[in-house]
Amino acid sequence: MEFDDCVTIALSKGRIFKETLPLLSHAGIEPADDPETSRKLILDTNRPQVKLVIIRASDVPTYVQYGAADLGVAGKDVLLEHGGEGLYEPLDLRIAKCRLVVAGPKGGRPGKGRLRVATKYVNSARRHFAAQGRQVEIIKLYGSMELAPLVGLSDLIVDLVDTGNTLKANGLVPLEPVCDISSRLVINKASWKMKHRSIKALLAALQGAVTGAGGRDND
Ligand code: PRT
Ligand code: MG
Repeated sequence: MEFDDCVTIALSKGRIFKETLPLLSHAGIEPADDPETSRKLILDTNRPQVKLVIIRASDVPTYVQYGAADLGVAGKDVLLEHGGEGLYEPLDLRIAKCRLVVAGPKGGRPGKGRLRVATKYVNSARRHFAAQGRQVEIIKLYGSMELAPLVGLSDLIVDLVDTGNTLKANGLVPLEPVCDISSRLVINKASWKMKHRSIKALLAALQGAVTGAGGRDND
């Protein structure tokens, strides 16, 4: 693939970077550095026109919205909180999969009254309980939601679950599903117009990589 334009891709370290690597590789893009060991925030790749910026997972939609990156990879959980303004979301990359759930202490629900729900996912939680017509008080946290019910801060939490080990280790159980989560490719709307040929080619290559991978897993 040849790039006519400079293209910047926003990624977060950790599972998203690791799981995006094979997809980028399928598109002929290989980072020059490993963000786990390098302190660089802008990584070159084997393609002179393609750069990667390494940022916090929850900042990816913001960088792409403002065009600081042309594309990005973000969890659906993060996109639901951001709202998706200024972004196209054309491709489910089917990576970093997990579930957003309501969880609470093992051994049943607490008593009557307005339930308190601690979460980083305020928008998703509010929408979930509103759809059920349940009045809850949402308490915004930035991490370690599992602690909140243990210390009496909340009755319930809304959090991401993969294996369930974190909930279990803290005496919590999943009570209700909220939604399935995977990471999505997001594209800045102006970049899509201005750098159409390059971004379209990259999108097609990533699409091919996902479909190839999708053929081997059975969901
Ligand atoms: O860590 P940081 O504050 O920098 O940001 P982040 O937590 O948003 O980033 P990161 O890299 O941890 O997560 C990036 C994305 O990966 C998330 O936005 C999700 O879309 C996706 N993802 C997939 C997950 C998980 N699986 C996951 N299991 N993100 C978080 N977790 C956490 C979860 O919050 C809980 O604490 O892992 C714990 C549960 O895991 P199990 O296996 O014990 O159930
Ligand atoms: Mg994390």
